[in-house]
Amino acid sequence: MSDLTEILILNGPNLNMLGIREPNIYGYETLADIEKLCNERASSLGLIINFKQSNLEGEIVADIQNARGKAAGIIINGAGYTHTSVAILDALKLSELPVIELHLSNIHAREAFRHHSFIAQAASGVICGFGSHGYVLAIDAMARLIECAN
Ligand code: CA2
Repeated sequence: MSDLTEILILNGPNLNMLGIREPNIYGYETLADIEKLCNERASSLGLIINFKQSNLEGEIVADIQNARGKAAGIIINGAGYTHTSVAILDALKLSELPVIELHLSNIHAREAFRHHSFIAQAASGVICGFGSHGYVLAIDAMARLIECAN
């Protein structure tokens, strides 16, 4: 296991609206509910979660840069930036940390513009389509990745 036990979980634009709009696609849980789920799973594995949401691309890039030397890995739901942001891809590659890409919905069963992800190029794996449970799956997968890296 890495000396570092913190996992950075980044949530991109509009995910602060979860539970308020489009429950048919994204479910009824709020981002605060999901943060609680993550904390519960992480503590059962001896890990600590730094859970963040931002609507600003530059802020997400800064959070990724700041994770170097502090976090053992990054789980990211880039939301709309997944499909557009070379800057986030570059920051993830520069971090040299294990990365897991995550989506609530199955992006491959949706509009064609959601089928391409820039973030995927920096990710060890991608989890999508399992709603909030995907966050739990991602934490389990990250725990395994960190263990294997040491
Ligand atoms: O399925 C996911 O987790 C997404 O990352 C969500 C993004 C979407 O652009 C990606 O293609 C897939 C959208 C986040 C918007 O969040 C909302 C929350 C509540 C109501 C409406 C949108």
